[in-house]
Amino acid sequence: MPTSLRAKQHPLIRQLADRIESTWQEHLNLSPYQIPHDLGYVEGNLEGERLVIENRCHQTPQFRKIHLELAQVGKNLDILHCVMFPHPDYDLPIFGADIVCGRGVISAAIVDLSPVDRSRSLPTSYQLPLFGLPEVKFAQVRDLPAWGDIFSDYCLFVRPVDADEEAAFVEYVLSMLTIHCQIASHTQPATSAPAIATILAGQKYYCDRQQQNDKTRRVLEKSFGTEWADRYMTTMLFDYAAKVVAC
Ligand code: BLA
Repeated sequence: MPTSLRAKQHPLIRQLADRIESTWQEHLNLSPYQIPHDLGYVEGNLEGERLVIENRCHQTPQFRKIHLELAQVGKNLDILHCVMFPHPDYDLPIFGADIVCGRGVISAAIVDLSPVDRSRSLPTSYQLPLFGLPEVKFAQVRDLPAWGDIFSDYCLFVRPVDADEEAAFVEYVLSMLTIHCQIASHTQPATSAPAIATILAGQKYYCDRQQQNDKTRRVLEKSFGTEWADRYMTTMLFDYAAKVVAC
């Protein structure tokens, strides 16, 4: 990814993007992921608002796709979006993070490890390390939208009010991400067809819910139109493996 966009973004976004990538490099065995040819770097400008998007994706033995997206709308809106989709035979939660910064002020900072099993609880291997994370207090905790039933009890959704809270958010994201990479690296794949079907259904539910985020959709529609926005949301941001190839 050219460093140009990152260098122009809010320092919190820049810092988190750099640290997410170094955590991936430290803990995971990354290999290239083929981004659809026209979606790696995109620029749109429909209603006079120039939207620039830079995508970087990898895959690993445990993850079908790990995705870091940086976007900038005009001079006023900076976005970081990150999702790690496990292969459908790995019973792992979905790590996701989003930061939205308008006119230099962070309005939304969210991170979660979202469960994909039917009981909507995280695997037991995650419970203890997550429970052990230091509790951090944020002055402005935000309510989740109606589609947010995918998120776990450990989801943090805040509007950081100062530099200390911004730093605390980054530390929480990186602790969660490190726990996730460590557990994922030692997880064996499921082999039974029903277990894999359950994981797949959970991942599809997650993507269906995220696709209902009208705030993301509207930003994309304004610069690229409804059709393109829909394609982008379903193939780049929240795509899921349609079926598992039998082995
Ligand atoms: C909110 N996401 C938003 C908002 C915008 C975007 C403009 C509103 C900000 C606010 O309410 O303060 C826009 N986010 C984008 C765009 C992209 C993006 C354009 O990622 C990509 C091009 N969203 C995610 C992920 C999560 C997520 C992975 O992509 C969580 C893990 C959550 N974003 C999320 C939530 C909201 C949000 C929960 C608040 C939605 C609401 O309050 O209705």
